[in-house]
Amino acid sequence: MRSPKVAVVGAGMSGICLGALLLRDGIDDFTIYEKTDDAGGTWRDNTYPGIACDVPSRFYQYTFARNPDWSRVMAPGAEIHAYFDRVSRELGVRSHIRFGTEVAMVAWTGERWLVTSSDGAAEEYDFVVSATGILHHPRYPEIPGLEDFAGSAFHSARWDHSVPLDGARVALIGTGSTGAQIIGNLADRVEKLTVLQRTPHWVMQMKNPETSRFNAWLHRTVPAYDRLTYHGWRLFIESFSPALLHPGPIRRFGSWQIRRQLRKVKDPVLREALTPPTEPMCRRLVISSNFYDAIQKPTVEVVTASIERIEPEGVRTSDGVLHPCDVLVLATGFDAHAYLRPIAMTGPDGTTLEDAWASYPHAYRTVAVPGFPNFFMFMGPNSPVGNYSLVAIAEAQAGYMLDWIRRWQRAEIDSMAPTTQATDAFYDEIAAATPDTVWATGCTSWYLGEAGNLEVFPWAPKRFRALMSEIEDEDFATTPAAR
Ligand code: N01
Repeated sequence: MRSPKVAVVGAGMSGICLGALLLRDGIDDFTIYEKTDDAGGTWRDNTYPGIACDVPSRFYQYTFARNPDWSRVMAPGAEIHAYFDRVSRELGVRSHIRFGTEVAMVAWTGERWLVTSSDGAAEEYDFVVSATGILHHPRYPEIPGLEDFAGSAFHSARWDHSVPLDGARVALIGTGSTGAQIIGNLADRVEKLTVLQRTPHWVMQMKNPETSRFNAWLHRTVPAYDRLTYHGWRLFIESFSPALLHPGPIRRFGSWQIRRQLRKVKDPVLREALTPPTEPMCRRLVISSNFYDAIQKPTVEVVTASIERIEPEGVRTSDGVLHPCDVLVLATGFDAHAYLRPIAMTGPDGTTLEDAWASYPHAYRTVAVPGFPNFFMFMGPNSPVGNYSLVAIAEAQAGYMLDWIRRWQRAEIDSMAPTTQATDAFYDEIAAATPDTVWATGCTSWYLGEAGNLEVFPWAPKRFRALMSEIEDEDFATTPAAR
């Protein structure tokens, strides 16, 4: 058996997942490049008040490293970060992470990938895997005067914990999943919370109860019960897929349930202001344990007038009103279309990934790109996202990558890449499935690419698992093993 050398870019949930599964397969010649000094990806970056996962934690965890001790149905962010950190240590992944090392260039040498980090160090690998996450480049709004603000201003993913919030006047721009959680946390703490809402989002308010010690004990001591709850939550979440994928009674019922939530808002003027103009679920559904309760607190003001500029004292809106504040929070989202960019990647014939993706980012079955051999992506274009567990998706993608790496180990191949024809055929199928999906009902969101193309998976999770479970040999160009 040959020993493959693997480079993984990013030590978040996906990179740790692959590291653990490589080790389980006895492959230990791998390096995980991590540009910061800590693992955990999105759960390291996002520490804003109120952060919690909006996917039940029993299903938002690795199947090979279950945690019996989740404190709530949807655990707080710090607990999730601690979980990934603990798994990386306990399963031996952490010693493979090269912290503080940003990958700058990846180039095919003719046989292998040369990975160059920003400090100039270069090393060759048989496989390169991008595990850079989807939501890691904060998107800052282009609002005139932002730099003139006299108080503290920061993005939600770069929270400045040195800034006192209790009793402060806070202005919040952005009311997506992040903004809703911040509102839920700050409404009771601050003197005034001014919520600058450009477009209302549909919100599903759900209880997020604490879990009991007995429940943790049961999960620890009865593995079958632990597996049952994992798959129970999986099936529960998957039962919503038809509403996303096809018009019809299930979507209408889901839509009705979500619209009904607005009844929680007593003031008709506020209710009107919080009613989105688009179909429920077209943009990501915001799940919150207390959004509608918090937004009606006397400390909270929802401002729908557009932002004209930021002034030293606060936010000036188009109706001429100045909204004074001490702290300005930008919950304005992320560039979800960057994928592994700005890493400069060059394939065998000199084609760069930028060239290959000139029309829009695309990938064979979400994980591989034609013309880029022995290269895989986690959460690549058209990976299932939405309100599904990205951990489950990462495990399925890791399994697919490992199938190929094992073939290389057995000297069945030296290199593999999907064909353009197979990738085009996959996109023809996506194009055919798109019009039925709720994401095509006329809204803008990060689920759509810059060219208006769908960047999420237009089928049910079951189909995704099927696509990841087997290699279709005829879809790949391979070179036989020479060494
Ligand atoms: O970002 P978003 P997010 N002026 O892009 C507004 C995941 N997530 O960080 O709607 C004024 O959804 C923008 O307005 P509009 C989850 O996948 C998961 O909230 O475009 N407003 C919008 O309201 C989610 O989908 C968890 O008109 C401006 C907001 O900013 C993804 O992260 C928790 C503006 C951005 O909303 C992103 O969510 C949190 C401007 N110039 C997040 N620019 C979990 O629980 C932007 N906006 C797992």
